Amino acid sequence: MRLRHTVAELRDETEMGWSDVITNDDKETYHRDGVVCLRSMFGLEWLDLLRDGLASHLEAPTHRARVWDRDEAGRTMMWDSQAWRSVGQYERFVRESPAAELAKTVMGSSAVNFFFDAVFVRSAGSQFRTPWHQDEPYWSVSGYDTCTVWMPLVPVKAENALAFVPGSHAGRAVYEHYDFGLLNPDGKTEVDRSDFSSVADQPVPDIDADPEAYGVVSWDMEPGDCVVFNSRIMHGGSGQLPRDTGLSVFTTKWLGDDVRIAFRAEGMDPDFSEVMREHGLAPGDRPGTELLPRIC
Ligand SMILES: O=C(O)CCC(=O)C(=O)O
Repeated sequence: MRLRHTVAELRDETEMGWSDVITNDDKETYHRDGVVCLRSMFGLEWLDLLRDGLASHLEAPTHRARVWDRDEAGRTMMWDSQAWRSVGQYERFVRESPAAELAKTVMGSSAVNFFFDAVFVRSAGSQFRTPWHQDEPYWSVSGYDTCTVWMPLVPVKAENALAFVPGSHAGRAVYEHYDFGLLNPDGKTEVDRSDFSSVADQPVPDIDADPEAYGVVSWDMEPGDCVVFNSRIMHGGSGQLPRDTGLSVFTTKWLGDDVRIAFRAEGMDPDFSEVMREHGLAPGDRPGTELLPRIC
């Protein structure tokens, strides 16, 4: 059963601050495990806005959009990123929804800048599973205070939702990076391929062989719930959907206090260095400009 009000709406109607909505336990969980699941954070206003945005986005994807998987039955898994610059509904969500305050409060940062959005859209029954990976070691920024707000726009069961290895963000381990450029059944040209082997200091363990041993966590989630996860955590495993069930996920990536621009010689995933340069951003800079706007 859904709450009549989302937590965020209650906060708007009362004197509650974000520190009442996000408890100390939530913050401790985030810093200890690298991930926290927060319930009923986004009301229908925001969900409808994102669903509407996704519908127009899918009509006109960006040049980065890619089908990651297309099986013999025609079922697909599609990814696109940094669409907020052309999809007005996404831009409004980024600037006005509770997402920025959530990210700032959970990270304990004094301010947050927006990094980028990414969507992960699976058609009903898609069996594609997202490979286990980390984000931040391969991004065009570096810093511990980097996180994603992962929001399913439809209900999702724990066994199909994004999963995490708690604590894997904390030890500074950098695992070999899956080459997402390989996910290109349509043979799209200009897909970034990079050899990241010199960045990693260890191979990806076989987490699926014994998820319990790794303490893998994921949650049954409803639209309005989100997980906030640190960008260094090992995550993956989402997918393998039942025949009649699709999964559309909207994510936003946020940058907090210790983050700096970092152009990595080995390559980046996704590589935003060119557009960052166009906006006058250089390695070592703090995030800023209209590309990486400060939201709160
Ligand atoms: O939802 C998914 O399958 C992948 C999400 C992900 O890897 C991310 O947001 O970094």
